[in-house]
Amino acid sequence: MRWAATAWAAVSIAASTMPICAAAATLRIRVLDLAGRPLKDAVVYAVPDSPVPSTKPRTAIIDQVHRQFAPQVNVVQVGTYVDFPNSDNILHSVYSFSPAKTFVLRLYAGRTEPPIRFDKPGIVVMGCQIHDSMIAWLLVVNTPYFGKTGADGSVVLRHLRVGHYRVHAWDVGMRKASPPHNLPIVAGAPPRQITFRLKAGRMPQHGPTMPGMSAHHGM
Ligand SMILES: [Cu+2]
Repeated sequence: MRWAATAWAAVSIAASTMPICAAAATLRIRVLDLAGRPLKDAVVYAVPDSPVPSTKPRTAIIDQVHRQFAPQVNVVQVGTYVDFPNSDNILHSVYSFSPAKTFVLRLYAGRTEPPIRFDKPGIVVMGCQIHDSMIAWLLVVNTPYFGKTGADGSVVLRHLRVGHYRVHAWDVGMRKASPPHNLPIVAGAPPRQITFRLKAGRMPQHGPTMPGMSAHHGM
């Protein structure tokens, strides 16, 4: 397991002082780089062993503002629809060659395209046909328990039901999420805290490219 040696470690830490709730638990997760610095906008998600009753599909928004996707890092549950408005007064497109979702929205202004449903888990990397510097990531995860870290590298997942969870973390530039930190949540247990240490991903300078093609001509 290469990650374990070079890029990843998870440490279970003592319970915090937050109130105990038997029906639903709170999980505080910190994501640090290997030097111990907090990683902002890292994605964490907790996958329960027993499926969570499905809810009505949700819609998320990835906008295009000042020639950048906003937000650049995103996470949704499998089955979520994502709307891609364009708030700039120039044309943009959106494309992905990622196996989890391959699609193209050809050049458009405003909001002309219907939302896209993301129906498979995985990492989707998106670009714009005419602006090489535009890039966005979408993690599609098999759980309603997910979040993104703030500037302090922390995120809190709430209302986890009793059960066993596999908790993962991911940062931009990682080809896949970390191996799981296995975590039982038992009735009446105090909130837990987990720390991930990731090899910080390097922010790519341009959108995804189809193998053998440039970003401009890969459409
Ligand atoms: Cu663009």
